[in-house]
Amino acid sequence: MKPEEILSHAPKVLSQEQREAYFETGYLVLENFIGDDWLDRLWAVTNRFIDDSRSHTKSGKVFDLEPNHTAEEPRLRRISQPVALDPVYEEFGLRGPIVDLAEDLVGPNVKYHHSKLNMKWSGGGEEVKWHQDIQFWPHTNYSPLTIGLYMDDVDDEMGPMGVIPGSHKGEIYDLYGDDGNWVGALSDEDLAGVERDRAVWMRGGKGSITIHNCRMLHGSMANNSPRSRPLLLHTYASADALTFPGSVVTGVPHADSLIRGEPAKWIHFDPEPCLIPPDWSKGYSSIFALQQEEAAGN
Ligand SMILES: O=C(O)CCC(=O)C(=O)O
Repeated sequence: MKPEEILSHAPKVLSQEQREAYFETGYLVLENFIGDDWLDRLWAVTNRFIDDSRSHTKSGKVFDLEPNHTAEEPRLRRISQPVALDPVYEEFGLRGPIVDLAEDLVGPNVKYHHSKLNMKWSGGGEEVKWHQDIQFWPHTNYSPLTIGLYMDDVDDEMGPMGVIPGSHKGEIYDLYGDDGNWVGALSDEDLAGVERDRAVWMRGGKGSITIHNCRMLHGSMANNSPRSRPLLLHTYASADALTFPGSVVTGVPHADSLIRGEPAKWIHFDPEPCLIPPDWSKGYSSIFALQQEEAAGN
């Protein structure tokens, strides 16, 4: 669906001005959008998972662990695919209030693609280098977007996510290195041409929401504060955006499923070509591990 068509449907929660701003700049920040009821439920399950991580010594399908993670001092980078892990995460990601936001920005027919909880642990939680998301999981159009929930107050010290307004209308960058291996971040040469002084750092109080389009240039600095920075991220797309083979992690419940409206009858193609990622069915770790050159995908 084209933005004009999406905008012609009555919004559920956003103002028309906010929707237009999203299409123009590629991002939105909504202060304190999610209330304490949801936050308490999400924290109860998250604390349980953090506790479970103590018995893990290596990153795996669920936990992406920093190299110095221990049972006594857990250090999580990410909980992968939370929607598939627990009914509370599932309800939030597939039927919760953020799905109304997705509907306002991708149209009435909404697909869920994937989810992750980036913890960015206190005292050194790793940076996420500048990148765009769509090259990790190409679709036939550029409707996909990611909605993030700050589960705690996030200030400048904690590595909030930064975006370059309007960059979703610009170049789609090559995320492979000179040696042909997937790096998952812009090269130094490409980065030198990016106006990083225009970056907007999306800080916000507990319960605030970040939204960025799949072509948005974004990244975040290390978290050197004594507080962790839990950002719960969900990606949604218009039902008429079909995924490229291999761009959905296989065997994950609910991945790439219709959660609102009707299945698409026509595929919508956007004209700009998209970079093809490696075949993730052969192995996928996370953007953190990848950018820190630990292993094989976002
Ligand atoms: O957690 C962050 O700050 C950024 C996350 C991100 O860009 C990603 O996971 O693709």
